[in-house]
Amino acid sequence: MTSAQSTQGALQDPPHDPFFRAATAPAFTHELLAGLAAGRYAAVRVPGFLPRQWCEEVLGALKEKAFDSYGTTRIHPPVMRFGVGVSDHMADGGVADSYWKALEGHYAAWEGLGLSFDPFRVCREGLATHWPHGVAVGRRGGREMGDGVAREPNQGFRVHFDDALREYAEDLLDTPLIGQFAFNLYLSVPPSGGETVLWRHRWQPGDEAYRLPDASYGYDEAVVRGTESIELTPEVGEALLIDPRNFHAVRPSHGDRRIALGFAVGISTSGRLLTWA
Ligand SMILES: O=C(O)CCC(=O)C(=O)O
Ligand SMILES: [Fe+2]
Repeated sequence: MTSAQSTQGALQDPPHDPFFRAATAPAFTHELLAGLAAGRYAAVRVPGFLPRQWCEEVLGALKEKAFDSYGTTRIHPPVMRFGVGVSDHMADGGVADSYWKALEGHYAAWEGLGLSFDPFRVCREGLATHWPHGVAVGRRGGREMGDGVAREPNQGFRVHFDDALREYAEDLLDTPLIGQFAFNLYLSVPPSGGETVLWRHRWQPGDEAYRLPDASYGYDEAVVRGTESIELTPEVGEALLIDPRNFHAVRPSHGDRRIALGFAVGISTSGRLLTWA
């Protein structure tokens, strides 16, 4: 066999990690959450997690409101959001006082939607239905963190990873975390684009050479070149839970808005799931 042929063979039949896969299930079972934390899965998808009528209620109310954009020096291309996320209020490896002030406006804004239910509570509790240690919104210095945001990355999210251990100098929450997830519930998806891509790659120091100068949260896609990946096309009502320490991205949307409810999830040392945004 020539080297060209063997290269072609490798392309046709790339090596695959059987643990790098997305599980699709009717619910977030104990086994799936434990498996995602342990590295047995890369993602867990639950289609129809939120009934369509409930999605429509939240989406209809959100569509009446103006979204803000994340700090555009940090997040580029811009991502629109409704609600407050801690990533816009990081200071000196910790959380700026502005976050707690902004949260007051956040709760007023969500109250102002006049919804018949609390969508973040429903998502939190649905996520933890089969988790024996329960769930709560995380606390920092005794104060409750934000419960979630609606995010609209119509132009996509660049290749990035999320890891509170690396983003904050000390524990973000009062109870230390031994595992982390990112939760998304899709309310509106575009007819094309908007895919979530996950790569079987965790940050390593050399990756900093690929960090984009105009977007401190993002990396050049070359950082994951040649790495096994999974592409997921979200559906309305679907909940997606990923291990956000794997590099991931969202592709640009075409034809409609891509709006998801999202929050971060940690497994705390007590076993309880703790959420924050
Ligand atoms: O919108 C998505 O599908 C993923 C967004 C993301 O980067 C995250 O949840 O950490
Ligand atoms: Fe992310």
